[in-house]
Amino acid sequence: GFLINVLNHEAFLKGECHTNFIVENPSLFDIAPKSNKELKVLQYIGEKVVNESKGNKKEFDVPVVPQVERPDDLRGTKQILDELGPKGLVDWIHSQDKLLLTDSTMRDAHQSLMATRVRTRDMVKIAKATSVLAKDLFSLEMWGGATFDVSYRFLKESPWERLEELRKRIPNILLQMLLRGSNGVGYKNYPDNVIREFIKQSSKSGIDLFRIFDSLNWLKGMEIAIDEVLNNNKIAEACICYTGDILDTTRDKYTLKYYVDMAKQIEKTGAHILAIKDMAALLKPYAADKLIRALKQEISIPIHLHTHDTSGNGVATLIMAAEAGVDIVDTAFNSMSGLTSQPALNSIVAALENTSRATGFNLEDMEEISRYWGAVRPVYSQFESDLKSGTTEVYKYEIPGGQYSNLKPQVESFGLGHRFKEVKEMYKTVNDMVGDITKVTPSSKMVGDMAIFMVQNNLTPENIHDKAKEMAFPDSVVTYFKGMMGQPMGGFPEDLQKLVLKGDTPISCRPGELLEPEDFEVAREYLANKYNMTPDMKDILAYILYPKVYEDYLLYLKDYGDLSRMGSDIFFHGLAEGETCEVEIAEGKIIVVKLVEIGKVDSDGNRRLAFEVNNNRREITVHDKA
Ligand code: 3PY
Ligand code: ZN
Repeated sequence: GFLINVLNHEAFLKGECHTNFIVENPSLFDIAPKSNKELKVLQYIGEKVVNESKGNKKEFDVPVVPQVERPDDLRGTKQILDELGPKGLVDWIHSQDKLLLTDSTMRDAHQSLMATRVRTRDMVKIAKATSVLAKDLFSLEMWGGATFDVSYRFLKESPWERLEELRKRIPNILLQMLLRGSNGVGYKNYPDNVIREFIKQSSKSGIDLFRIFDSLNWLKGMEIAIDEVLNNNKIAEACICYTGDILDTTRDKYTLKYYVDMAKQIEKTGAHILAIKDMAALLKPYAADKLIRALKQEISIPIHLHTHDTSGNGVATLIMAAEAGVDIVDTAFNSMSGLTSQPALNSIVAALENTSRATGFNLEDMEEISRYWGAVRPVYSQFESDLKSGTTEVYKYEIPGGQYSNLKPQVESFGLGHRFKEVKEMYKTVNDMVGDITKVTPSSKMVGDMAIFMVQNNLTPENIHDKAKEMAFPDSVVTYFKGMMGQPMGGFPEDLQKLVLKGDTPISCRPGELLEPEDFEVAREYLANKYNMTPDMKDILAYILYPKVYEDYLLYLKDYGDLSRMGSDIFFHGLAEGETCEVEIAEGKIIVVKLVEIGKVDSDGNRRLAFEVNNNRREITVHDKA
């Protein structure tokens, strides 16, 4: 304490006192970080500062959380489900005149705008206000899709914790997830027992409504998932993925009849709700009118419409669908809507006021939540695509919203950033080569990977059969042609299949029928022994779905600790010189960290960083990779 005071003394800092002895004997001072946790936090911030932000950090507004009291009798769709079961909920939906709204801000909106990077902390902060101010929402889509993978891989936090923390704070609104049928929340087929166990655990942790799709609209790919959701007494919402344009009579593959037939088959599976999943924003307003009217004639389960706003026509599509009698639509709070995200929630609320489909929301309240997200968004700007306006290009390329914000960085990682336009053109070409398929994870990833592969190797549909004879195709392409993503309508183009598989024989049954059941106990023991932990089913599932990603996450926790309580501006941008922040290093334990100085780089390429932690000077060294 005494020595630290000397060090911090104004005269000492100005070099106005005789300190040779002190200066020459730095070991007199204990300036190493006190605890392991503290050290890890400083190391994390130091790494960001030295090797990423270089001390240049923008100023971010602090998002304002609306202050609300939760009334004791707060009720919503969650209570209807819990008290009356899925069938009771369906009856309730049918009895509503208003257009019901889902908010996708915490899942698809940020998956489609900023590569899925929104952290749990930013969701948890607005959760209570959402539960009160947006109590009339039909559901919150806040889990599944790419969020599971990205949480562990990039955010270094547990998606299960996100689900459970949001559940605790939002007791009244249905929580909804996106499940990729037999691909779960991954990119490949998993054994049936993995899909079943995953659904069981997700239900236990808080999911009420499972939106299930198959990336090739192959009903068999959804069977196990639908069945297991029914077993768990949760809501099974099965999808038709929309592609093409039913108004264009020159295209005869994805016609109105195709969609109506599939809807009828879905109804027969026992699914409670039909979702029209327009992942690439291809459903034009008048097509929506035509499609919804036809479906309302032919099926009796409620219809939930999901679209994106990539073309700028999203709100119009939802309004036309509302007019045609759709039951529920997906939207996102305005500040997180538009472009590759969902159409704007607040705008829909305003558009329908004083009409027969009025939503009943208070627009002022919705604006408060939207303002919060508006202040959160700039922290994530580095993950946004440079799309500035709606584009009708999407009708041509048919790239899903969730893939769009990822494709550019993926193309750049191959050093092909300057050929992005060509890759998009090739995406369309590949779709034609494979016979025009529905493109959504993972089939969309296959098309993207193949397009990049073709551009990279200067392949064309004409020269590929000669030029690529000896080439190994990307994993996803091999998996697809092998039949491991399921069966596309109209089958596989045989020439291309032979070229890709190089003598291997494809399958035509459900991949899950061939995959050995997973032995959960083996995984449990492996994790327990290697990481000295007591894994529960959530850990085991994470490991089974994403072995490498999950193990990397465990190792990361060892190096840096649990940083999930750190503010997102610090997590992504570190600190500016002179800036102070608070970091919660454990439940309720807060340290105050100030970055005092970034030292000059020394002959070994290291920099000394001086911090103050709770007013005590601390120093660490960070290697400057520049
Ligand atoms: C996903 O599978 O993550 C999607 O968002 C598909 O549209
Ligand atoms: Zn979507």
